[in-house]
Order: sequence, then structure tokens, then C-alpha cells
Amino acid sequence: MRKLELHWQILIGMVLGLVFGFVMTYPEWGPGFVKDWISPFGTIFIKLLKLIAIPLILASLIKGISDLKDISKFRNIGLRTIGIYVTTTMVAIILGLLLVNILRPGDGISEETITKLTDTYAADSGVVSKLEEASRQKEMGPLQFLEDMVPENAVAAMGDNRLMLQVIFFTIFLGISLLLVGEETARPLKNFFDSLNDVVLKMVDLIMLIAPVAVFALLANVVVSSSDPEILLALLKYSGVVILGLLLMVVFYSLLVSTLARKNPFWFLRQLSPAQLLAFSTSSSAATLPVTMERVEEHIGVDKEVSSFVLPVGATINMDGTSLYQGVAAVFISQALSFELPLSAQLTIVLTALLASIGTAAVPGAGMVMLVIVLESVGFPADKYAIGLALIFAVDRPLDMFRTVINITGDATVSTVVAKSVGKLGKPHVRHWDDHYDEV
Ligand code: DAS
Repeated sequence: MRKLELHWQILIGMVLGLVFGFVMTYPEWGPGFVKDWISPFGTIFIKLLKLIAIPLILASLIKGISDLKDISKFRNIGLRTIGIYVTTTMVAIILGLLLVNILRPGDGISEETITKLTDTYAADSGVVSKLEEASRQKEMGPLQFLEDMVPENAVAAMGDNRLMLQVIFFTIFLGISLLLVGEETARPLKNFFDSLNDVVLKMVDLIMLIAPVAVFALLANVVVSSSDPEILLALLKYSGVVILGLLLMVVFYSLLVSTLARKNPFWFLRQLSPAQLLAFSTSSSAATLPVTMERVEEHIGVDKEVSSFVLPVGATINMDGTSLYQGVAAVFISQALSFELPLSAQLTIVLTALLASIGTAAVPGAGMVMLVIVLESVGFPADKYAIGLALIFAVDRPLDMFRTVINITGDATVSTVVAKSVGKLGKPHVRHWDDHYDEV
């Protein structure tokens, strides 16, 4: 029998994980069993993916830059990338604000629901830790993110996934210097990174062998840790607005892929789907990055000279799903607590949600931390932050899964569009039965 394609294997693992998780919510011992004996397999999988993210960025970015031959091309790719990233994030935020103002999900929240949510979550350790992290972020100066980009110790930076931007900074610095010393001198180092790149991509393939089991464990754990149905029902409209916005972002990306990259958007989304399913299961762009890179390079045909820069940078600073969510959540909380936001405040949200999504770490739940920065920017009363986060905490993890899918889909879309614009979008290395449908 033809081996099931990767995305079908992952999808089956996810569905079985959801079913198993629901079944395990009934027996008293169920949730504990899942957390103790099932969930670790998901955690191990995420750790394996993060383990190879840094070596993969290092190898593919060095190879990508050194293959460029001259620096002006790299500058060209960099400027186009940042420009399109900012544009797609602005579109996401404005789309989110339009939907939340038209559909007004916060108006229907009853007083007793607000009280129940506040009593349940305002003092929850998850909310408290996010508030503490947000206040640390607020203390930083406007150029702190630039300062943080420069590592003091390259090896230490590679030891911590949250410092991915520092690894990217160091690697670009090394890659450009490699270009400047001339081909002869650079050759041994270039050969080393070329072969390291191929070896690490093989490691991605090996790790993906356990993906179906891992996503089973991850989804089962999400289900047993989710909140009670009544609360979820109260937040259904809010969740619906976020998910509707995220789905409309997929339509937007499909338009970009078909008009600017001249690729069939259905073919594009199919090739990307294993990375999207992993993003959904892990809620982490950083953990998904190695698979996003492998899918974009090997299955969509984006040249490494583009993907090796655009995707790692995108995983850290381009979070369209998160920025849309922050726009919707900020206005939803204001509506629910009757704190009216004039149009000027909503325009402020466009800017602060853009900056907040750039500052959001590529790890689960980070988007909610930066939401406080957005709330503060529109003068939301500080003594109500905990209540505000409590209102949306119950559905934050499921929504994080959806917005992370959009985060990586946006990155893959921009890398494909930029590659096409600089003539670096070729035929996929890995042939698929439906590849002849790729051109529009
Ligand atoms: N989970 C984050 C990511 O990895 C996004 C978020 O928290 O909003 O993309």
C-alpha cells in the first residue's frame, strides 16, 4: 500500500489524540494518566525540533548568504522581506479590528460570566505569570529589541531558542564576512556548513517519523487541560471572530501566492500542510521552523538563499496570526468591560499590535503576554489587566494553536513571494503526484 502522505499521518494522529483526550476527561484518573504517561512524548518531540532549529538556521543561513555571491542581492532580499512582513501584519491587525467592531463579541458577555471568569482565572498562575512577564517587557526601552539582537556570546545565544534573533544576527555577520574574504579562503568553512545543512535536514526527516505519535500526545494533553464547557460556550463568539479573521488571512495569502508568486494556492497549502499541522499541535513557530524550512525549500521550491533568511526572521518577528488576535482581544476585553475605544485608540492598536507581535516570542502563549502592552497603549485601566486576561484565558491555548498556524503560513507565503520576485523560486526538489497543478 502506498505510504500515507505525511500530512495524513499527522492528521490521523491529531484526530485520535483529540478523541483519546475527550475519552480521558471522564474517568477520575484520566487527566492525570494523560499528563504523566502520554504528554511527555509530545514534549520530547517539541524539544527535538527545537534542538535542531539553531544548527539548521546556522547552516542554511550561511549556505544561503555564501551562495549569493554578492551582498547587494542579500540587501535586496532583506528589504523586500521586512517590507512585505510589515504589510501583511498591518493587514492582519486592520482585518481583526474591522471584524471585532462589526461583530462586537464583547457586548453579549453577562455580568455573572465576567464574575465567574474573574473568580476562576484572575489569580490563576498562568495569568499572573503573563502579567509579570508583560511588566518586564514594559520596563524595556524602545530600542531594547535592537540591543537584545546583538549577542555577547554566540555559543550561549545558540543554547537558547528565545535568542533566535541573536543567532540570526551572528550568522548574517559571519556569512557576510565569509563573502568578503574571497572564495578560496571561505571554501573549507562553506563546505562544512553545506554538509551540516544536508545532515540537519536529514535529522528533520528522522524526527518527523515520530510526528503522528507526538501530535497524538500533544492534542490529548490540550483536551484534558481545557476548561469547562460552559465557559467555553460564553467565549464562543469571541473565539469565532478570531478564527474567522485567521481564515480570511488564509484567503489573503492565497491571493498573494497566486497573483505574485504565480503558484496554485491549493497546491501551495497542500505542500505546506505538515508544517501547519505541527504549528497547530505545538503552538510554537520556533519548534515548527525546521519543518517549515524543509517544506518551503524541498516541496515548494523556494531557493535556500531566500528561505534561510526569510523563515527564521519570520518565525521571530512576523506573527500575523498573533497580531490579528491581539487586535481582536484588546477590543473584545474593552467591549466586555464597557471601556469604549474611540477610533483614535483603535488606530493606536494598529501600531502597538504590530510592535507587540514583533516582540512576541515564538513559543506557546507568548501572544497573550504582549496583549497587555496593547491594552496599556489605549489607556486601559491597569487595575483591570488581570480581569481582562481572565476573560480570554480559558480559550487562549486553542486560539494559540490556530494563530500559530497563520504565523507560519504568513512566513511561508512571504518567502515564496520574495523568492519569485528575485528569481529564486524553482521547481520542488521532492516531486508530488499533484505537482503539475502548481502553476496557475
Ligand atoms: N505561539 C506563538 C507562536 O509560536 C504565537 C502566540 O503566542 O501568539 O507563533
